[in-house]
Amino acid sequence: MSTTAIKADSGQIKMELEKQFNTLIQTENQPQDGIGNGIYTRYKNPVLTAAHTPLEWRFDFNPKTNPLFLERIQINATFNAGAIKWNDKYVLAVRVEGADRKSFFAIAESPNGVDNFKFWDKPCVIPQTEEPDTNVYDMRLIKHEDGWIYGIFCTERKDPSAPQGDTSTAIANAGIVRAKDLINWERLPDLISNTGQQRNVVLHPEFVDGKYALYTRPQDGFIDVGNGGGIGLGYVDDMTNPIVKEEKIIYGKKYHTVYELKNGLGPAPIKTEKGWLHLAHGVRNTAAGLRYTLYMFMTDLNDIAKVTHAPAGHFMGPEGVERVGDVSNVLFSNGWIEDKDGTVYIYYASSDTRMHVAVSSVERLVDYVINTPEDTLTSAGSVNAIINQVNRNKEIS
Ligand code: M1P
Repeated sequence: MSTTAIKADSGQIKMELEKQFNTLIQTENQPQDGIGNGIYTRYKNPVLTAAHTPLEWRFDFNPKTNPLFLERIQINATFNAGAIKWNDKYVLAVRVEGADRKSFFAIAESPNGVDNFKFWDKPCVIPQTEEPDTNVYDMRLIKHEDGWIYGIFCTERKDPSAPQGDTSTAIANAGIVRAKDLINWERLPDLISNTGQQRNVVLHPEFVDGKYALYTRPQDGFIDVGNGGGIGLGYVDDMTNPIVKEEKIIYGKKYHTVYELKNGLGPAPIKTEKGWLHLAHGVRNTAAGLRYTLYMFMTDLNDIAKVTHAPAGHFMGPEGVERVGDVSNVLFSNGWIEDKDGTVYIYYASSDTRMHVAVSSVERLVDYVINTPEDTLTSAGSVNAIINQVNRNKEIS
């Protein structure tokens, strides 16, 4: 097609793009075929990709300023979304990453939780602190019993003490915003803790002894957690002055597990009759690089620092196309929604590129967490767990 033809047809191109876009965002999603593992059901299509971002964000529609109808602002990926049920809609606070590598947050909503996700008109405006964020990502949305909806996210800035010429060393910390309408965000001070860096910080939805409880992930370096790491727990008196004086590691990294290199909490936990259900990510090293999988555990209803159940291994690992993306071999989740009937929508991202959904229920997740054998930390122990199950099966046949 010649340039003149493109110019002449810019109206038509817009119509065609809109048609393509509407078809994409309105496509019905279906559960994957087969019986599966009974624990959760993955859905076939990603719920959000870069192509789901509004055309208005990407194209200048004015033929005078964009006669060739070029995409002016490219979007690279949509992933690691916080989630909440809001005004009867399934709402995600999505990490949208532009081609310029900057991430930002944008809200997308769906009427049913599995398809028809549509971004709100404009991305979220996050007010700045005195020290502006270079990059922001991975927001956890938490409906706290104090009446606010908190968004806790990672704020990243260049390390001021990096040697000259080092243009990649960064410092991560927890940024905090809150809102009543998911539009007008109030920025609170960043988390103040005793550790060098923080990522994957999550607010517990209830007060504990009158205090805010925060799950943390202290780390020595930006990517390598060093001597730090593990899922920590600390308390804050006042979210407008968020000082965590002490952090206790409640779930540490452990040799020869799926979280041997590092781990981090996903969304805020779900309260059940048996305990608090947690979803987290664990990272291990391989010859092909880091592998991120999702795992679950449960903590005591009366003592949120006490892990009561820890099923062995991963709960979900990257499968098929999920394995490939900007950062391959990664599953990451920082959002899930529990419906009134006990259905749980697990929103997870694959390979830092796109968002998916898997559907389960509180009943199934509690059963999984309580009845899956724990990690014995040895091959012989794993064999033993299988043999025990085979023997029990023989008894009933
Ligand atoms: O690239 C994988 C993930 O790496 C980081 O997670 P963690 O701090 O646990 O290593 C984050 O940058 C996350 O956004 C990303 O998905």
